Amino acid sequence: MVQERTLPVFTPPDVTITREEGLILYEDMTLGRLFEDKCAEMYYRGKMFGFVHLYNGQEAVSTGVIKAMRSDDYVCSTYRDHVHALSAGVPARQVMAELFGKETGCSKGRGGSMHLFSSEHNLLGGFAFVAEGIPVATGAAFQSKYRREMMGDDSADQVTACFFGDGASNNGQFFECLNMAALWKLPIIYVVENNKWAIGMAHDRATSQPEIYKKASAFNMAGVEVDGMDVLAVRAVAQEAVARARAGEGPTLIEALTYRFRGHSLADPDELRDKAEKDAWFSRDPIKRLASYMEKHELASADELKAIEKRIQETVTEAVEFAQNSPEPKPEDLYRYVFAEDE
Ligand SMILES: Cc1ncc(C[n+]2csc(CCOP(=O)(O)OP(=O)(O)O)c2C)c(N)n1
Ligand SMILES: [Mg+2]
Repeated sequence: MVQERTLPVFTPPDVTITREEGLILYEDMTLGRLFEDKCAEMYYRGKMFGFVHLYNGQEAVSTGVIKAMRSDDYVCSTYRDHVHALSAGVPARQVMAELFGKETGCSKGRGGSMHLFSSEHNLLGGFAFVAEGIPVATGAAFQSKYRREMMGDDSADQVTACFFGDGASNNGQFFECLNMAALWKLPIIYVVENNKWAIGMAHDRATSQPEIYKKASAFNMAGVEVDGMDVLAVRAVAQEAVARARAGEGPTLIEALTYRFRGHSLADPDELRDKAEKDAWFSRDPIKRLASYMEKHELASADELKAIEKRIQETVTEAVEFAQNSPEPKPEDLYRYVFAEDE
């Protein structure tokens, strides 16, 4: 019999944030949500092809971690990558254009939804294979440390955040990379977004130890569990992990308990998950939660937050117009970007 892991009752962290900090988090999460809703609309209108995996519900994880980092730190994603790219600073219009397969997309229209990339924003990629990003992120963390310690480059103190799912945490790369990262004290944060499901496989049925953060202890690594629907809680644990990594004290495994509000991909009718389960998680909406926190602490009024939402909706509309009006890659450029080009 599989023992269902019950959601721990989290006490909200005792943190105070400024109005500016709160607004950054609110804007980033709102951008993530509205961008994804627009993607669903565009997908069903036939503007995007292939599989498109949305991030609705999980925004507090991307925002809480990435906004605790510096803009020159590295971010490594999965196929559910749009919102990580946005949090990392890739402009919405470049992400949307990529999803439309246009030349102006962040991967020049060659990647699509699952292969967002931006060297300018240190976004190491979206990856279609489950767990494929884990070794790539580990390599990025290794190069920071190598440049700093072996090549004497004091500016090489970048931290890498590596995002992946609960399903990915059962893959071999996870264990191999955690071992190396702990052994070499790499400046990396492994962020498991435990949304309880790997397509239609329930997490508790697929793993011998559902509490993923506990797996860190096998590698002598710091492991922490956090309420992934509370951006302030995620940010607090991320800040600690970033500081640890930056100080040369090694990696952290963060398990964020979260939930996706839509099906696995836009091709999934989402008929498998229990309605009661979905409703329980909808009530924990991370954006509504931050909004009420900000209102309660008089950091922003409901009207101000509405105005922000409106402004972001305009950014998303503009991103679609940009994507629609952008050119397709030229057929004669079929082989371009296969190999790196001289600057
Ligand atoms: C190596 C590999 N095996 C199988 C698949 C098919 N597949 C795509 S997504 C997925 C589930 C992954 O779930 P999880 O890691 O929990 O991420 P989530 O989709 O919940 O964000 C699987 C099995 C794949 N893409 N790559
Ligand atoms: Mg999952």
